Amino acid sequence: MGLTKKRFIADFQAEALHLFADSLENLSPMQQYQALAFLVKGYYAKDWAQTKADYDHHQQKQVYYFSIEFLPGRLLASNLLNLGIKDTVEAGLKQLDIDIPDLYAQEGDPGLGNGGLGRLASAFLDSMAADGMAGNGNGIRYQYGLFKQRFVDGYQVELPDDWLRDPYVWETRKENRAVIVRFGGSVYLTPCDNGGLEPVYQDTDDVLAVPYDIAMVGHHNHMVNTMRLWSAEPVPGHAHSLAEKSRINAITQILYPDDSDTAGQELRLRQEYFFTSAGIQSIITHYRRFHQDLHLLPNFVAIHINDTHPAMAVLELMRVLLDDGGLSWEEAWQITVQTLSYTNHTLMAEALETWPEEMFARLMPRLYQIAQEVDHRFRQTYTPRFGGELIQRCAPIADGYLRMAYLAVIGSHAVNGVAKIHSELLKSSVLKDLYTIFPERFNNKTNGITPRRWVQVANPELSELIDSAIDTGWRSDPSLLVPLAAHLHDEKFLKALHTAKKANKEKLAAIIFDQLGIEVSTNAIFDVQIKRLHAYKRQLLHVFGILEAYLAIKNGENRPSRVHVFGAKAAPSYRYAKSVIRLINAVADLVNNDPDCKGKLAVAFLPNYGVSLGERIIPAADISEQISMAGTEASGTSNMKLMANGALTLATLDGANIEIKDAAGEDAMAMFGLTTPEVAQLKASGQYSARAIYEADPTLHRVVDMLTDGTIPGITTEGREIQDELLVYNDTYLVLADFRSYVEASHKLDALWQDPIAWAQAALKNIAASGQFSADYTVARYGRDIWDVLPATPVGHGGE
Ligand code: TH1
Repeated sequence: MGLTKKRFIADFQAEALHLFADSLENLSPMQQYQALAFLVKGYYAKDWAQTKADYDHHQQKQVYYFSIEFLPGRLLASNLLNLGIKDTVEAGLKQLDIDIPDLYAQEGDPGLGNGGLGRLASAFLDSMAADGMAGNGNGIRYQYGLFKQRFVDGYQVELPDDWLRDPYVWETRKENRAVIVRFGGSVYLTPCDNGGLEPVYQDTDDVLAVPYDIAMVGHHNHMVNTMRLWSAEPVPGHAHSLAEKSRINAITQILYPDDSDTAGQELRLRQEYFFTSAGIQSIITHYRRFHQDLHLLPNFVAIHINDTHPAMAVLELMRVLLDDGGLSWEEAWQITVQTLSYTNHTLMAEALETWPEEMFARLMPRLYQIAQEVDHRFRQTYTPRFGGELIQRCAPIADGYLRMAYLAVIGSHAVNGVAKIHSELLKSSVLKDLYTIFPERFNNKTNGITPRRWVQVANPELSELIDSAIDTGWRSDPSLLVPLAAHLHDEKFLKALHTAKKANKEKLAAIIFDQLGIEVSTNAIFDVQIKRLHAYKRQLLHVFGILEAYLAIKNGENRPSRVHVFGAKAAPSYRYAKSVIRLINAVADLVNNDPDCKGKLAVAFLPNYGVSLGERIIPAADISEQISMAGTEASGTSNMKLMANGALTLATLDGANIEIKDAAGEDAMAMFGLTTPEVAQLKASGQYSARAIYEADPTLHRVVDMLTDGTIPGITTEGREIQDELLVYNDTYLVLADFRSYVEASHKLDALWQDPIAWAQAALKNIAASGQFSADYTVARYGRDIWDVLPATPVGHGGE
């Protein structure tokens, strides 16, 4: 975009006048933000319309990414970056004497997701636009996002996230594209003209699905894609009772606050059908504007099922092809399988969705009929070859439940996990039987992140330093970071790296002081763990590491100074996770108020972790804690963001940590703990005794005792609960088993810290190797291997 500073200032002033009938300097920062955002929306509007027109004109194959969560983060800075006008606009703002960080901070984060799954979905939309692929998001416009987290007396308190209270500038309501989603009622089949059967619906609850579109601006390529979020409304003209209206509105009112641990509420099932049906209907309506023949659907449309939440797409697409399209079962099934693909994001049994047949049949009677037919044909087709036992284990319906992961595999032509190890484990554990039947469908697509947001926007200090060393090509093609490694022995560069990190630590220290009143030294190691709070992610192990250091300091030992930074929300109903939050805050109180720890050890638990807080924490991190029990974290993505910002990974061999190790080198990080096979073997042997380990390790003994002996004030019940999980319930996630090797790995990093040049070299190795984890490459691989869609914009190499 050929925008000059002068032109921008004039446009901005005109927009302010237009929107608020006042001059810029009289507006509040929020109004100034809104004026700027509207102006930017206008800057890309033409490209947005043109991109859609071009896709239609060239009949480009479209990808539809169905996800029950999205976490786009703030869009102003990233849109400016992608449009190539960020520097110009910022120069203009400076001339207008506007506080730029304060202006950006006016924008709220849409909290339409819980964690990695939602953030990955948004990264993929951003990357599809950057790659010039015709990629669309399909999801839910929740009225309330994930709760805002506060701490009161160290306890998590959840406040509603009413993110739509201020008008959300980036969305556009598309009333003309609304569709009707039918729930409940009854359905029977009746003979129709072509000799087949036709379903007749009676007494259905109809809901209007209204789409809100948000632009996904491509990086420097004039392409603008769409994220479409659906809102549930009463159908105009229908006589709804008040109770019905509120039942309808409830469908898109709230996001379920669970990450990868629970499943199974009726409203959740309604949400899933709502956005899946709306998406499928609008795709087919659009397709039919250009094509008569539904058989060609897979040539023009790819629909991706992000985890099982939209797995009903299998049944809904069948419904539309059979009932509206009049195709035979065989034809419809072939089209469905060729159109759909599925990503699994977790092996955790609790998160594998199953729905009671009764509930499913009541809410979606027609889909249930189709599911029964899928089940029947699956059994009939494969039992002769694979035997009844295997088929019973992996059929879509069994024991009164629909099993959504199995349905997704059976109804898709491709199935992938999100890191190499995870994709392997899928084949050998939860999807083993279906892998036996459909081996050719299984593949790996290691997750990725968007370095545009996590490095270019969040860390300008590092970005400029990289530019000065290897020029700016990496900004469009992060695989070009590799040559940065040539500076491994360039002391001046290594020192500059340290200085840039220090500047980011100063900024984070100011936030920590501002929010928590804790003064931290920026000479300390900033040791960061940011992710949802889950037992399997083992924040508790990190706490035990802190307590080990605390005891050492009390004992007069000299250790490099550390600041432990946490960010983590717990699901409101997850008692154990909330107890760990209380524990972290109590340990923070203990440590931060102990004069012996001053300048040596500090703990800062920043509330309300999300995309925007991540942008402040990640650039300041020295250590990235990725310490899940091996075999539990499917991939992780904060590991990639932190690596890209030069943090050293302290990790188990789990998820994408393994690929990070292969990329950066073992000497540039610290690995520890039991491996996945060791965990499996230990669990299978029945020989694990947490208590025996506790008895054998005096330091660990002391640390575990601290939970209940009053050393950490104010955690009587929580301390007892956590200690019982370890010693009475025998430590499900092997915290005690990994404690010793965790502490040793951590000491290894302490030793490295004593040599600033060696530390900077390790940081540099991480940065130089991080480019392969750009989601631009991940998405290009999905396009090549799964969707059959090629990037229109060159995307470089990125590993493979
Ligand atoms: C996460 C995984 O736990 C994480 O390892 C992975 O990096 C991320 O997805 C992206 O692939 C998951 N989030 C959810 C959320 C729900 C259900 C399952 C998962 S798995 C609601």
